[in-house]
Amino acid sequence: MKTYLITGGAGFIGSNYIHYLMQHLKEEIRIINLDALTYCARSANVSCYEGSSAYRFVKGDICEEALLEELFAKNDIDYVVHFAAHSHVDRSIRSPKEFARVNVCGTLSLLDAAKNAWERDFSGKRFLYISTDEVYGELKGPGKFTENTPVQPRNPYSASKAGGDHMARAYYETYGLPVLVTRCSNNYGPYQYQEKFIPNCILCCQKGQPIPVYGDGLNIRNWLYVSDHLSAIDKVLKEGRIGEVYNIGAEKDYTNLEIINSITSILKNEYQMSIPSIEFIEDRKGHDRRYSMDAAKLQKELGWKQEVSFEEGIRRTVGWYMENRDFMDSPAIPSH
Ligand code: NAD
Ligand code: TDX
Repeated sequence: MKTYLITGGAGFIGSNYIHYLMQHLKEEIRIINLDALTYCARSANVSCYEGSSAYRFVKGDICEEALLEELFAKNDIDYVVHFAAHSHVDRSIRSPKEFARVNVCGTLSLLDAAKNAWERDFSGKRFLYISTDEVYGELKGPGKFTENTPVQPRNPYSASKAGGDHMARAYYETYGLPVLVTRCSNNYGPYQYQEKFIPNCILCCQKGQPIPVYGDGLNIRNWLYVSDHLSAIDKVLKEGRIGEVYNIGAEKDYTNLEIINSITSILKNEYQMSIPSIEFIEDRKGHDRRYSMDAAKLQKELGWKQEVSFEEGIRRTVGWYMENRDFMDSPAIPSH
């Protein structure tokens, strides 16, 4: 039986990961979900597992070293899957220090706690750092990011994620900690907080408010449905080579205006909604123009493939937000 320490498991990707593990895994597992329940978290996202002997929620900050030490001492943790982070670029532009505190120093505390607890025996242990394509900065000219693209972040969020990414790999090189790093592109799907582009666009349509678009709306992103990210995480965690970085991404890239068009077409045609106008607003400072991902290493080495097309994923996502309108309204529930 494996014990997972999942950080940030009440957030968007973390809560989807917990559902994925609880519903897909055949072997017996134990999950400890460590989350500080910041503004974007919902303990209700995963509260259905409370009372199960396989699941435990711990409210706490990854920067609290005594708490981390206690968690490792009291539980025989095999896998750390580290999602916890501040995740929104616009907020990082307003509060860069807080992003460095959590995304760099918090990651360092977690790496150190794992190293100290596991020091006597690393066998069977794995520490997966969930990084992002944003650490590569922006693509100039044609081509895609590969794992060999230099890390050149351009905003405080991506710089803080790159800091955590460097620390994780440094712990592998320096101490032999069994670290793996995944760098995934933009995710979308259920449970994503409304400040992000896709849920915000759906929310604006539901409320009949203008849809805000930064700059000219021609920035390009690579969008992956969240379940495809999770299947990749599962593969890398179990079968990835220790010390390696794996890119995770979708086949196709889209401009922000194309994304809005896909969402509004579904809402108009399938939900008979009247669509508000697009409002072009001041551009994000240091706005990366284009990302695109080469996930060939993951595909060739570990046999991963994208299962959900963008057309299918966006239909599922819009459907979920239409059926779960209260998710957008509900505040975080600090139930512990
Ligand atoms: P999110 O903001 O929805 O969730 C982050 C979670 O971390 C929240 O539950 C929050 O309460 C928790 N958290 C924040 N600070 C904490 C702290 N100090 N201690 C403990 N918990 C804390 O983010 P997300 O979109 O689910 O992203 C999860 C991870 O995946 C992040 O590391 C992010 O950088 C990475 N990532 C996200 C995307 C994406 O498109 N969303 C893409 C690639 C990588
Ligand atoms: O209202 C908006 N209008 C708009 O035009 C918002 C919120 C965003 N945008 C643009 C900015 C980006 O070009 O849409 C694009 C996507 O924006 P976000 O959803 O904020 O995502 P992004 O900045 O690309 O970062 C995301 O992907 C990588 C996640 O938030 C990160 O956590 C992840 O690492």
